[in-house]
Amino acid sequence: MKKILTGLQPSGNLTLGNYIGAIRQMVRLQEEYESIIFVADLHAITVAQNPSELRKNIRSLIAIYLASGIDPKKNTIFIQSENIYHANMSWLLECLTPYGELGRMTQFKDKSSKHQNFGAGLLTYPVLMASDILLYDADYVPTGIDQKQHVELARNIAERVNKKYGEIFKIPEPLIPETGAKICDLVNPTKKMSKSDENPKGVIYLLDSDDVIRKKIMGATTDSETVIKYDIENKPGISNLINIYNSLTGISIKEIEEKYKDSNYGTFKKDVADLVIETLKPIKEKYQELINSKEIDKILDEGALKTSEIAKKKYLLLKDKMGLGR
Ligand code: ATP
Ligand code: LTN
Repeated sequence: MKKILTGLQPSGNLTLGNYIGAIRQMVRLQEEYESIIFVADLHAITVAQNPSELRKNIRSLIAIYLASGIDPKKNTIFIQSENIYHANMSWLLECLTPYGELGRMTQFKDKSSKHQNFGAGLLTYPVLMASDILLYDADYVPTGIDQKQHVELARNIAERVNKKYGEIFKIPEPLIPETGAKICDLVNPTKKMSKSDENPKGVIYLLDSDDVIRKKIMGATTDSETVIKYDIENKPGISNLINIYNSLTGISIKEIEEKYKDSNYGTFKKDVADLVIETLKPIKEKYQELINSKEIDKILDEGALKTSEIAKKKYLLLKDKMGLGR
């Protein structure tokens, strides 16, 4: 069975964009692949975090994985920092990665221009991500298009190491959803809906109450026309709502336009709100059952143990080949 590995950062409360773009895909893929899923908490500290918020977000992310249908029997689930080999491997790989290659990463350029006084970890971030992937011989890395460049870097690192020290790593491939629409901010619909956004008004968090979800969707920015038509350029707001509707129902964009051809924006928004509320309801209920349960700790203890054993072997192999230690 081919192996997949993926992780999300606990850098805020998860959004509808994360659910549609990432989590739902993980739930689908668990039927077909051996799957490793983790919380990338070491990645989250590349920008400033409040420690108690971070701890809360880590547990919350695990509870959301489970509540959304990630089955602990079909997946190995763990927290990155609870497995020491990720950071250890990252150091070895950092020393084998040209500095210039990291400076060219789009996400580094983007985030380093937005944050002030950032740490060196923001630059070495993709090497830690390469370690996450290469430690487990993952065949595929399900991820959003924004992470494709980082998976390509992991491939380059693996090829370079294999050439220098012999066959150590499997060369991974990115697995990018073909249909997954980019969900945009409701207030500013030309911008991606993001969990670390400072303005929560345009962002639907998975744990928002029904009332809050309804208010946010009813207040979504739309154009001054009245036609429900998909046109990203000229009608980004209504197109974003159509994308949400299409992603959650599977009903094609054409059919949605047809269904609402005689409706006004208010009616359509109300239906989108009902749909989002209905979709998130079972997830929120399951989340409440899980968040303080011992079950989560058991899953994480097992995950840390199992992945540490696998990762240790790979780490020691490269460490040895590089001539470190005795
Ligand atoms: P941050 O604000 O911390 O950058 P984010 O919410 O933008 O976070 P990421 O952690 O970068 O999300 O992404 C996690 C996963 O969720 C990726 O696979 C990404 O493609 C997907 N994703 C994030 N936001 C959206 C979105 N608005 N629409 C579709 N997919 C998304
Ligand atoms: N950088 C990714 C999170 C991430 C990841 C990984 C994804 C860290 N390590 C390994 C896939 C494989 C993000 O920000 N979405």
